[in-house]
Amino acid sequence: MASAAGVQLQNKNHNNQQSGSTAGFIGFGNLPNQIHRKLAKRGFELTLMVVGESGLGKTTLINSLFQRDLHSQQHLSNAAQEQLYSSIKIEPSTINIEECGVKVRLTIINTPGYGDSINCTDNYKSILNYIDNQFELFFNAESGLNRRNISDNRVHCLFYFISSLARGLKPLDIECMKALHHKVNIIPIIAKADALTSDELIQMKQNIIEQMHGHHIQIYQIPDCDADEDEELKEKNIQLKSCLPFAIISSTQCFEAKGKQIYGRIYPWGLIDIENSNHSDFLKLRNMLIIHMQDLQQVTHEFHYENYRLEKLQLKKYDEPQRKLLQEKDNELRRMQDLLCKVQGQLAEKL
Ligand SMILES: Nc1nc2c(ncn2[C@@H]2O[C@H](COP(=O)(O)OP(=O)(O)O)[C@@H](O)[C@H]2O)c(=O)[nH]1
Ligand SMILES: [Mg+2]
Repeated sequence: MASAAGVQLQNKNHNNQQSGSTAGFIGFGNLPNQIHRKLAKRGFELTLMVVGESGLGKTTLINSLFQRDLHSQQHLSNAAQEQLYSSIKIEPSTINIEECGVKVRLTIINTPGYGDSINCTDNYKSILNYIDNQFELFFNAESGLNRRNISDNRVHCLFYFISSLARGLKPLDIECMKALHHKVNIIPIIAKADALTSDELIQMKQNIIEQMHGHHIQIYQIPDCDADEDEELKEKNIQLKSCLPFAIISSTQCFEAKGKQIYGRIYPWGLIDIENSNHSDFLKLRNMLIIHMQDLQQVTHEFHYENYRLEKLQLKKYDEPQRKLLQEKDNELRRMQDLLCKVQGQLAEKL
């Protein structure tokens, strides 16, 4: 932590930036080689939802993670994605990031109004509806004949913000996570961790883990790295896994201290650099998202969406042998659709 003396606020607040134009380097270009190669080829679509009570720092975190001012980003025009619910808004915005040849189309879905009304039960129902609607749109697109250019707007990851004042999960947090954990990859976040001492933070992380265990809440399981990844990445990954839930201090204000530019928060006793891992898991959270972007998408497709699809096809009501048979038929249909799609592509190339 730097002392407050000699610290100067730079005129480089994200809120002063023009929409997406002068944003800084995020790190997608620093992807581990294997992941970089895969992503660079085809680009990447990631949808991230942020949920938590007003004032917990959702907008600040997103703006500092991606070095953009989301308020000035264009909202998606797709009417299906701009549903307004009675007490909570579902607000998607999309940013295109390109770093070192890696293209990422990132959609952030903010949920202002969550937890603000007296009866909040409907809040997570709106979120649930939204997630299901995206599954449905994908399901319909996938079942159609033209499967070549399906846009994937399914929610791949959900940051759930927990207030540091509560010292654990509140009943609404538990209810909401229980309703969503089979639908989406939940990453729990302790908001405004600067309100806690180191001991309080350790205790709070433990309380949350115990509560999640007790209520059988399954959050996103950060996977191990491939065996052939380099040792530095493996070590980084072990640290990521051990620090859940991520304790976050974030800021979009840039200060100059000791000749360095630092995004941080200033207090009477000094300056906290949000990228300093001794104070905040901010960098770990960003690394997690970058390193495991592909896994988040894969788990969404193979686990959460597959659950939705099986329910939709009502396969769950059949017994095991019947289900197997139906699933085989369904797989065959998918293979034929893929083949058709391939032939369509080849024809289009020839024409
Ligand atoms: N102390 C502290 N304040 C924060 C932090 N993150 C955001 N804030 C402040 O909290 C207030 C609400 O933040 P905002 O991002 O608008 O919250 P949202 O309503 O969840 O989107 C703003 O004044 C932020 O500057 C943090 O990590 N620590
Ligand atoms: Mg906000």
